[in-house]
Amino acid sequence: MKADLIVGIQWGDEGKGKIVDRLAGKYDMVCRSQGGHNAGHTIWVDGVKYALHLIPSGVLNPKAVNIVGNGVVLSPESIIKEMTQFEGLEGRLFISDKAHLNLPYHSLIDQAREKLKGDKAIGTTGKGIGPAYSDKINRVGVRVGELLNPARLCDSIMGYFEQNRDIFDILDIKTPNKAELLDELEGYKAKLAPFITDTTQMLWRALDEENKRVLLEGAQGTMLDIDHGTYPYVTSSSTVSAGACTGLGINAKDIGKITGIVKAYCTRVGNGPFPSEDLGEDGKRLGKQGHEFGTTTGRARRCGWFDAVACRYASRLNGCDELALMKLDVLDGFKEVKICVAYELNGEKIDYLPQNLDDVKPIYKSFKGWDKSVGARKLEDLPKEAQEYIKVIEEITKTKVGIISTSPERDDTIIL
Ligand code: 2SA
Ligand code: MG
Repeated sequence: MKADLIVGIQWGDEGKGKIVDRLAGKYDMVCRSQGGHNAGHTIWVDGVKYALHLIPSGVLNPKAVNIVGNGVVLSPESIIKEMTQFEGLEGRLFISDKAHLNLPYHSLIDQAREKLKGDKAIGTTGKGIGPAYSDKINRVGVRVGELLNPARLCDSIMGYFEQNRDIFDILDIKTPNKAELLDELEGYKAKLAPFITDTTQMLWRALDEENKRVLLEGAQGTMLDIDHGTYPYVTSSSTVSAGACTGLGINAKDIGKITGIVKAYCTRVGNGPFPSEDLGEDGKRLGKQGHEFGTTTGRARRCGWFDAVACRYASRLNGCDELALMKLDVLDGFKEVKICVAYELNGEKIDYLPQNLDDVKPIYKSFKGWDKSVGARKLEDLPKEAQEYIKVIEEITKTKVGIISTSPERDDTIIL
């Protein structure tokens, strides 16, 4: 079997949660391959609200097995808290022993570094993501499997603090009290040990021998990718489809259908370039109609028009078979809607993403708006202007739109 994959095409918050929730019922296994508790979505099931950060969305399907892969940076504190929302997780949730630990001091480092950066701050979620991944790449990280021997892990963390004392003095971060640290690690072990395993072997078995249907669930979005996003204003993981391979221990041939999730307009939280941002009334209206606030930090998202140049780039990077166009209804009532169809850089028109997006200006094409798409469940039910808008997106991004979402409700979805 091949694993299907869903990936964010913009700067995160494209509405992946709704799609995964819709799809989860069809899959036996849902896997996360990157990111950490900086990710977040809220899913409503039968009037109950679930906040997910680290646990894959398959948890809402009682039959699905959920995997937190080696590419994730795992905050034990955060996942333990999240786990309390569910019963009977044993046998349904597995955490890779190779995933790196994201411990409370990583958050302190993250926040202290952001403060030092002043107006150059990235606008991180403050969840320790960058420092945990830096430790991994720097080969001084600690992994989930080490939780099984808390005394030894405690010693290595104490050693890490000793070696980095000079830097931590500048950041005003204290060395943990050894007895308290050991206590904390023992606590994590007690709660998490039954879930820790070699998830790569599990996944291979599921794909090669058990014919299981597997869904790979991306977090954040392509424009936040450490290599291909708007560096340095990115997150510290590989958010693109290729990241799922390293982050889970599978190969490119293991991946089947790839669906890119994209909003019918654009948003971004945190700092950094956003060519089609609208700082005027339209941007404010998009934020209001789209309820654009972060699930993890509650921050208001910056809003703007659909960026077809960035979407085409992201679609090619990820190898999208189709796009899921989310929140189309948020554009309802606009007299005119716009799509960024090219950029202007130093007086020249370009149709690609330059290395640095700071100086590009959007070139828009305007379209007549429409009154009401909300709740539509068939393409024919969409106003013809909305249908035209979707056709133009397909043409410019060279990718078919396969799913259209017209409200947060599970069933207000058009499948093409
Ligand atoms: P970090 O914390 O190091 O990953 O931050 C680096 C950049 O990545 C952005 N980022 C995100 N952008 C959108 N959504 C994210 N997840 C949460 C959500 C965000 C929230 O699902 O709503 O609640 O605020 C997410 N995670 C990281 C971040 O804004 C920085 O630009
Ligand atoms: Mg989100």
